[in-house]
Amino acid sequence: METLNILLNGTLAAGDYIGFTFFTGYMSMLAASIFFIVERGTVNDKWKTSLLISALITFIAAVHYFYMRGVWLDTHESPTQFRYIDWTLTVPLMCIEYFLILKPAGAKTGMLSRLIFGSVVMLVAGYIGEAVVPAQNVMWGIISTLGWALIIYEIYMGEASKLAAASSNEDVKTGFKVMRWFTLVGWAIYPVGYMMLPGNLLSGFSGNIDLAYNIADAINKIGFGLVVWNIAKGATASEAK
Ligand SMILES: *C/C=C(C)/C=C/C=C(C)/C=C/C1=C(C)CCCC1(C)C
Repeated sequence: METLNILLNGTLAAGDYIGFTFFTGYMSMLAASIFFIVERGTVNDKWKTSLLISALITFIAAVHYFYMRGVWLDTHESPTQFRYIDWTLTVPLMCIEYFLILKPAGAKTGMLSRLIFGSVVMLVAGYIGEAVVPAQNVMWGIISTLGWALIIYEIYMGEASKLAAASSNEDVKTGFKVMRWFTLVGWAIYPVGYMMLPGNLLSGFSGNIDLAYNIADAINKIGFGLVVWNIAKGATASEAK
């Protein structure tokens, strides 16, 4: 009963700015989901799945933020399990966004598999370093970074980048460049947060891993979804001509 009470009503103490970002994360993810679902009705059929995926990403995050917020208020500890369950579901959906955007340009499922493989390496290694053998978080952080590097390679030098460059659709071309910028720069906030773990490079820094992750999630889930939305809107407008 007590736990349920905290989960549903837990009070946010003044000055708990990390708790604050769990609440705003929750509400903004929910609002973004509604936005993407409603806007889905305004784009051409072939872009509707992309907007649905944008909505699913923020909705899955909203549900996890609801739980993470509860864990934080209850214990003031990192809700690592919920965090990684969320990422395990949402990061592959972001890979699917790349695939769907590039499909008209000829993307094959091999590209999607490579992106998902990189994501799995990145997230499994990150989880092991954070929750299973924290004493070895440096080594697991390096392995995780290699998974991220595979994704970066694919979208900056690999097939995905070539397909986008060869695309005849200007909205896809420019939108893809913004999407991959999120994956390079926006995603870099996560390893910076991770490096604040004990024994890692930034452990002496008085930042907070959850603050870094919460800010990064808002940028990378809502921002990335808005880029996809922008591509869909732009393409719908030029297709009408
Ligand atoms: C919506 C959630 C997203 C986009 C999550 C992205 C997560 C990462 C890019 C995490 C990356 C990590 C590294 C590159 C090394 C250290 C461990 C991680 C898992 C924090």
